[in-house]
Amino acid sequence: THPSLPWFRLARFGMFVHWGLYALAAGRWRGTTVPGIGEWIMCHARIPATEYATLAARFDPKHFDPQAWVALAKRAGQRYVVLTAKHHDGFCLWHTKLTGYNTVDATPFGRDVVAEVADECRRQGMPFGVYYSQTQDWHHPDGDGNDWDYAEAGKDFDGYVEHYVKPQVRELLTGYGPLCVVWFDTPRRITRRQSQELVDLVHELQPGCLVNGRIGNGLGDYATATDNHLPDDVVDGDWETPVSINNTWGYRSDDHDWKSAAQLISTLAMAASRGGNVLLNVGPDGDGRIPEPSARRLDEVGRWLAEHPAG
Ligand code: FUL
Repeated sequence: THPSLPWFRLARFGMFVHWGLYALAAGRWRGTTVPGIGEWIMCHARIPATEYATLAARFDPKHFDPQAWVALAKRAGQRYVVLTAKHHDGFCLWHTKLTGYNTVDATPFGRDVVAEVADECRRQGMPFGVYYSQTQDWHHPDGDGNDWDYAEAGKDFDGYVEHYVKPQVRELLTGYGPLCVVWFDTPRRITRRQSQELVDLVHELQPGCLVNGRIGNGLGDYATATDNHLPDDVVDGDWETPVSINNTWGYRSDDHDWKSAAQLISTLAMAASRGGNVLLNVGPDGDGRIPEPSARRLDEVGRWLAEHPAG
């Protein structure tokens, strides 16, 4: 079993951060509301990759404050932070050499977001991990998922994994200090061999880094439950479930459907009683601010946890 699982088991509660260009769109495209989870707007509205990419010119978050994000996670009682380094839209939050489509080269902001959040986590003693969409990439012509720009039949998915995904995962594991997890997602067409090779790559570069269950093909160091779901009963083995505070992961200005702190606390207690972790999401807005209703609930959960310490 993986050397970091004892840590993971005790951690119980982490902060998920979905942040990217979709936060600027905030659920609207060309003056109309696009229903669904905010970070899927490019797909749901079938926005051409070149058009969606123009959001990068507006990425200049005046209130980006990783110190505040990590301090909030601490107050909430969260014991790790996982940031979307690359979500399905393909936009990269670190200075990757594999594409210019990243926060350093393509935005007026010009900064390496992954590096800054990683550094801040280290300063505050908070384990840090990255989310990486290994199969879906709606910007890369050979990535999975974008059939409105690029015909699926013509795609070289294997080439994309070999010459894009693997080098990017290597960059993340070699340039940003120790990572507690690489959080893969939506395995879809990835083969068993490709999943295994990515697991091996992560473990080879950082033996202490975990891989979540959505690497696919039954691999990974622990199981990932369905979004916002808990297994019905005590399960064997380690698991985690991603949980959103409202109905979206990436920021949407019109989603005010916030779960109560009581509901979040009961989800956390229920997951713990069944042996699993909750990775509770925040979706900072286009300026980098964690929505106030999210922050308030995290503070309430943290107060409850402080008053009810684990045995
Ligand atoms: C899903 C993704 O497709 C969503 O956009 C989000 O990242 C969620 C946590 O996982 O399956």
